[in-house]
Amino acid sequence: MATTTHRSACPLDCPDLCGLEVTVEDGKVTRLEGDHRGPLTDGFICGKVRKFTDHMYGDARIARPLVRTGPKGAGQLREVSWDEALGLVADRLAIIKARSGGEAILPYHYGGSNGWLTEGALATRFFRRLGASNLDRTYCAAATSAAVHGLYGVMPGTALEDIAHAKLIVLWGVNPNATGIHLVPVIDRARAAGAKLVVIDPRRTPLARRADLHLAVRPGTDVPVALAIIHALFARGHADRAFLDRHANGAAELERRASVWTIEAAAAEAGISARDLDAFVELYAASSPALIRTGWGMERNRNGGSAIAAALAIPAVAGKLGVRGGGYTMQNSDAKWVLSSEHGIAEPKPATRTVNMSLIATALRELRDPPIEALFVYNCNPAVTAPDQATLLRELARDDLFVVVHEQVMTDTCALADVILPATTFLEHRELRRGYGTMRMFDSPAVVAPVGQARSNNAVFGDLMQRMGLVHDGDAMTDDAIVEQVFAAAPEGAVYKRQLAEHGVAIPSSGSNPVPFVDVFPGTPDRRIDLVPAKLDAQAPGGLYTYRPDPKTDEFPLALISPALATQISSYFGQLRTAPGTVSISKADAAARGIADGDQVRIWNRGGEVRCTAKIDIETRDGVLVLAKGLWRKHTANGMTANALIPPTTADLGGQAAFNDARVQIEKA
Ligand SMILES: Nc1nc2c(c(=O)[nH]1)N[C@H]1C(S)=C(S)[C@@H](COP(=O)(O)OP(=O)(O)OC[C@H]3O[C@@H](n4cnc5c(=O)[nH]c(N)nc54)[C@H](O)[C@@H]3O)O[C@H]1N2
Ligand SMILES: Nc1nc2c(c(=O)[nH]1)N[C@H]1C(S)=C(S)[C@@H](COP(=O)(O)OP(=O)(O)OC[C@H]3O[C@@H](n4cnc5c(=O)[nH]c(N)nc54)[C@H](O)[C@@H]3O)O[C@H]1N2
Ligand code: SF4
Ligand SMILES: [Mo]
Repeated sequence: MATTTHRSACPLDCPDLCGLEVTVEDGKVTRLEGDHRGPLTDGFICGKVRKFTDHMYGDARIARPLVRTGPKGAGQLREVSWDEALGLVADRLAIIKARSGGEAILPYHYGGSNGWLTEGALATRFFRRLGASNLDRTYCAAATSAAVHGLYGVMPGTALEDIAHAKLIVLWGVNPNATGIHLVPVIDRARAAGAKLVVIDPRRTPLARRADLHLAVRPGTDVPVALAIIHALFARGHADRAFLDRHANGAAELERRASVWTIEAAAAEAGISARDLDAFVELYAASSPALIRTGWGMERNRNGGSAIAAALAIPAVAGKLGVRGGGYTMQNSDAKWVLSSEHGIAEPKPATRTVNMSLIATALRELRDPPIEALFVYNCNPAVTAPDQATLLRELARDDLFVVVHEQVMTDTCALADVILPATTFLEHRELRRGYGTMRMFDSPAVVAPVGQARSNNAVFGDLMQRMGLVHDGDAMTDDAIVEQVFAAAPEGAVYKRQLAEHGVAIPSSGSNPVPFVDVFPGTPDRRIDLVPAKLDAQAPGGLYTYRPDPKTDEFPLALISPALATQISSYFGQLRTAPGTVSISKADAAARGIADGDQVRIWNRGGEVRCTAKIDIETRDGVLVLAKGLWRKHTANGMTANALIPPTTADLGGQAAFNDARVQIEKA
């Protein structure tokens, strides 16, 4: 038996970016382990990726191109050759473009792979040259990116590993036990050295259970909480006026806007104890290094952008930046790489219309001149990850909508496709990825031949470009050529290339763990923090830091949130889940409705209905229901997931989906 081991790296949508050691026996992957190329992930990986072979070689894996032969969704499919499948796709797209214009075609993609070679590259170049509608990618991090870039410009925050130096760690709307496991031992190290831990989250997450203080805010109320903290910091003389004078614009305006929220009023609005919030202000003011780690859970509501902005303004007001382990951590994809995935595309964005992916259901139903006639889905499973699921499923099932899905496994979106194209996994194609948590880059080659006839994104879109006459002289058309082109795009590229060749890992020119305000400074035009950026102020309804109250009604009084599962990345790996989905409800909310643990329940609002099992859960606060993101249709009794309850609305910034802003009612089914 021939056994070899190979270096790889995990390209999944996870901040940690693990280096991997992959064992291949007789042409098949048999084992994935962590390697030691990064101090954060150092040798251990999550259970999901450890079991990646179940995904690669499981029953749901798609091995050949398939074409629908019966009614949409009926599951009648015919295996076809790649030539027939791509010929059919190219013909249909050409007909639609000739008849209705390129804008009738919409690429639809998100987080399947965070690698540059699968996330963009030839797919993006193909759709740009085709003159397709542009996609505004707003499922995730749209509000947080707008907020952090508005305040700090492009600047990396505190490195995850440096959080070990903190004396106070604030986890704000983030649940590392599921969504970035390597932060947990870092927090443990800091705590062993005396650090305090505060968690601000509607749920009692695993770290909230162990925290010194847990502020179990009602979803969507972080704006008043953060503003009250800022107000108190100013009012009590805890603001660092010298730091603000030197490094920030807009401090007086922020102080004025924050002054409307007292500790008492904010605590009442958030449904937490005023004494706890008060204690937090004093603890924060007295601690250094004090670190606020914001996640993505709190961006996904009507106030999400302002909430992130306000939370990220706190370290500036209190002067907590400029020490290792202090300040904030949001997204470290802002590390200074100089290179970007755009270099692999080498085609400017066309002036065609832009469609917000989070409003896809509405767009499919209502867009005209032209309507969307073709949807090309890759790296994405919108049937269970987009808002307004009931409308979306109806629209996807339309006979006059041509749906192509490039996928690894038979997802709920594939079930509504006209053409299904089998995709390779990251172990079957080359990938180049830089982290959004850890500040590193890996270049990982294919380690095995693809299962069946699966092809990489670039192979598929490169072929379509050829068929549709969209290749230009000198185009980089293969993964290897694209990588060369990316590295050739800037002087630093040669440095990264050498680092990758010599050490298997590259580090940005800003370093792997720069200290903000020592090693790196705001990427704003004047290199100062902008506490009330005009652009965000104009964008947020009512202005930045405006709090829009709870949209609950007597009919739909409960807030439904859908946090991440530890066993999946969004819906990725959902085919492997056998347990049905459950909705968590507090004891009091259940008792008020005569719901017992294990009962079948119906959760509904005007958008739709989900039927599943109830779990009475002490981790869930009153007024809130929890139904995980990423469940598949098979996981509920009526084939609908949390997304059926999520409104087709957006957060205040970035066009961000409001996944955590549903208001619902629940009863025994
Ligand atoms: N295992 C696993 N890892 C993942 C993912 C996954 O699905 N599974 N997804 C990846 C992706 S795509 C992302 S974006 C990240 C997400 O990483 P996280 O942001 O950690 O993930 P979430 O579970 O969506 O949200 C975090 C917390 O926010 C809380 N929350 C919800 N609403 C509010 C609110 O209004 N205010 C506050 N303060 N808290 C709120 C939730 O209760 C939850 O505990 O994780 C990545 N890593
Ligand atoms: N209810 C609810 N829904 C949510 C959220 C929420 O909080 N609540 N959060 C949202 C968030 S944060 C995110 S990031 C989105 C993610 O939503 P999606 O972008 O739909 O991501 P996944 O569910 O991870 O599905 C990605 C798919 O890409 C496929 N894939 C992986 N690699 C490749 C590849 O190389 N090529 C091709 N062609 N396909 C590949 C995988 O098999 C998988 O089926 O979900 C959003 N949906
Ligand atoms: S999903 Fe995250 S924790 Fe798991 S292997 Fe990939 S990078 Fe590491
Ligand atoms: Mo995400």
